Amino acid sequence: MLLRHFGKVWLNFSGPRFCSKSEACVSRGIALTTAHSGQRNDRRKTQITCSRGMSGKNYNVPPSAEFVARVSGIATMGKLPYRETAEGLDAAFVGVPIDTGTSNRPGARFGPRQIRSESAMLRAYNSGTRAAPYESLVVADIGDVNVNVYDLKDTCKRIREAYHKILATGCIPLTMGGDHTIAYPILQAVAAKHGPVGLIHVDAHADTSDVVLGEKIGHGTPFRRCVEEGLLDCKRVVQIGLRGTGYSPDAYKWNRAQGFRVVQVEECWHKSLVPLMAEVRAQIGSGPVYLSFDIDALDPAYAPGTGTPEIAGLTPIQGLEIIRGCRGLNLVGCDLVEVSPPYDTTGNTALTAANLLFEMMCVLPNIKYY
Ligand SMILES: [Mn+2]
Repeated sequence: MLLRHFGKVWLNFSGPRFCSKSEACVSRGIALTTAHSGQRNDRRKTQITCSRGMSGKNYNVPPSAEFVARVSGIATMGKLPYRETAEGLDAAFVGVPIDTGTSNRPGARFGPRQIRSESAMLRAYNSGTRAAPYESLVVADIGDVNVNVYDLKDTCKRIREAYHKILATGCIPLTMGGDHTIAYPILQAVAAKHGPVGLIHVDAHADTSDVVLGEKIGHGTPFRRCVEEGLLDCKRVVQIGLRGTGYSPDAYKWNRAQGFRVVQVEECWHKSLVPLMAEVRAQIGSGPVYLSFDIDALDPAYAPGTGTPEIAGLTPIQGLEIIRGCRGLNLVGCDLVEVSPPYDTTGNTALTAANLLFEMMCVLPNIKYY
């Protein structure tokens, strides 16, 4: 395998004690791409990521844990290189560390950091689907949106402007939340580029409240705002996993009236979601679609680290079936939101989130499968 080969190259050119500059790498068609002083310093080499020339592109390939310790280096998503901007990238992981839109337990502002930390477990290939994202797309971690933790409306403006810039480069954003408020300004930017988009929304909650405590902006209202502003192609919207107590006996009436397909969690219990996703693909068709995955869609037994948990949720397997079922769709952006690390001392919620984000990358357009 190329990566195993790459790993050996890495070991060869790094040597057991130091990282000498790129001769061996270059001689095998591998270029060093991150800041590299050539200093003979053991610690530096763990922060260097090589990329490999192929089809005229230099793909970013994270260092394999076969050769570089997982726990070493600066914590980027998937141990990918950090980049200042999305320029030249096909896809980018970006964090939006806010929780000022939460209605109950806070803490999602720490989500991106812990997802990055736990993502050190990720490897380069998807063993289940045989996807090879790092042989397909140029991907990097472009850091976090510079949010204003004192002002949610200003934060929304900052997010919208940041995503306008990301999308203008042609890069597909893979977002790490942050609470679900962020989907609203992200979709404003997405719709500005693509027009009204389809939406696959996986969540315990519909997030279509109109006003909460007199406020229009919060993590319970983003998709109501999106509908009002015409950002969604409502016939191509599906909400999956909705559950919990409601403010009225027919909590999802408004959603269905917009044309959304609402799949309440009871329809998912004890079932594979592979057949559902075949129907979803038919509903969504070939137009642009955005995937928004709230970690609270999963049962809190699996993902307790979240702000508004609801019992009897989806399993991680069903989460994978949903994401893998998005293969072939024209995904123009994805997010994974509402990871609140303080409510899960094990880190497993963030670990689950990291894996789900990796799976999202694996179903983007133009991914190579072995
Ligand atoms: Mn949500």
